Amino acid sequence: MSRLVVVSNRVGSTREAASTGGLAVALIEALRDSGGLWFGFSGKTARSGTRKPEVVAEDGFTLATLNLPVDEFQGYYSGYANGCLWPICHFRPDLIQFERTHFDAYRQVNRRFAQALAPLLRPDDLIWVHDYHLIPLAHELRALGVRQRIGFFLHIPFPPPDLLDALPEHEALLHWMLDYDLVGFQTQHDRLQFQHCIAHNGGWISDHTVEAHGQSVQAGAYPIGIDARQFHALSTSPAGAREFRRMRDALHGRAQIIGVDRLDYSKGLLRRVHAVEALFDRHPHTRSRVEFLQIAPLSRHQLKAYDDFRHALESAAAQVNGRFAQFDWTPVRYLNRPLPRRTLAGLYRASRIGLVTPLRDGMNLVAKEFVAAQDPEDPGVLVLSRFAGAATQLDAALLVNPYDCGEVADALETALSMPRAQRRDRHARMMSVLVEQDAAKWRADFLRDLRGARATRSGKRRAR
Ligand code: GDG
Repeated sequence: MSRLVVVSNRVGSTREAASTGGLAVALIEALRDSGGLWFGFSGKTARSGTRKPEVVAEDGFTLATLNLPVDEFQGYYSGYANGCLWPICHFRPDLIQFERTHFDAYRQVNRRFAQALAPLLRPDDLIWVHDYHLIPLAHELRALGVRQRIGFFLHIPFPPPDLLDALPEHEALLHWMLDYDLVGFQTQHDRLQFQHCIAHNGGWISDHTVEAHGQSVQAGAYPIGIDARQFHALSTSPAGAREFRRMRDALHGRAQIIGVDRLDYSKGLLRRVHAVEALFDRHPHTRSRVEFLQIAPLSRHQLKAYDDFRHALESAAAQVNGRFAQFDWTPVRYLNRPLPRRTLAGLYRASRIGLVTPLRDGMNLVAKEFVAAQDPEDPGVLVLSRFAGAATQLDAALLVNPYDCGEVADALETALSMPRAQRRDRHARMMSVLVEQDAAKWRADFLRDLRGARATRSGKRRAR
């Protein structure tokens, strides 16, 4: 069995995985199965960085982490990855802050990663690179003579050609993706956008293979899942049940709408607050009967776009409270602190509606966690944006256009008055999708295709 090598911007430890859950859990299981290696940034910056990674044994696998020079890290992470790639992939070219030095730092950090990782590799390793921070990594590894199979998974949406064109380096980015053996996307739509971009830039596409500059790569869709049964168990565990009761007691019989998102402009939080306001305007009988709780831990707050967004959101929430609150009713409650995972599970379960309205999202795991945490006998309703990857799987949710606050408000009212039988039916349909297409399947499907992708690559490589 090949050893699995996972590479991502940040690495996850077993301890962190228990509190944050999600992706780290899915990957750690696979790493343990093969005695694998997880490589990434240590989270520490130093004036000149380190060339050699720190290698430590975790529980059943190995962690290797690299310190980065502070300027390079800022250019790579805040400047290019989150200041250019993230807004382009989330349809916000207006927010791009392009600087040539950021792109140079992005390349340089990927080169550093490759130089530190290459000596740790074994001939039969299977290398799985994650996300937009590391698009050039295979290219840099290949330049050092690495011939092992390398796969790439993009967790965020892939933009259409006209948007990608706005990045001055779009050709280089596409070119680098061809150095992988397999590139994976959250949805078929994202895979097609990638193929359109390749064709738009003079390449060839056929079925699941794309070709350009004499190189070819396979492309597939692998919707990321959660461990739905485990998350459900967390919501009914003693800790989850305690938080559930605390929440229900605090609600005094009112119905709760819950939102849980990193504070990010792509998550549609501002329009979501306006949609809740529209609910109280269009359906006055819901006033005093419904509360909206938004949990929004701060993220990337060193970037101006995030700071501006936070202020706009705070003012919108205050405005709704100013208009509607009564001395014994606060319509919008808003928290910037992250909560423990077990608390989230209990809060989801105590809520009547999960409101997940990103303007663009690769998948959105919160939508899946909300469904998994529900009581199947008396479940809450998921109101979900059509523009989240999760909408392709969870079509039994109430799907909405998050730009249309009136439509979202009406969906909230429909959810509040939905008969129990219909709620149960919708929940059962979504839960069976979550159990069938879980994190283990995502991982297994991707790794199966990566193993099989080798023949295509080696053939091409011989021909070069
Ligand atoms: C990217 C893509 C794709 C949130 N607040 C707290 C907390 N969370 C957890 C949630 C969930 C995770 O963070 C967020 O995952 P999402 O999928 O919703 O969004 P991104 O962070 O943008 O993730 C996305 C994902 O990658 C995976 O491929 O689905 O499209 O953008 O698990 O529960 N966790 C805790 N406390 C919080 O306050 N413990």
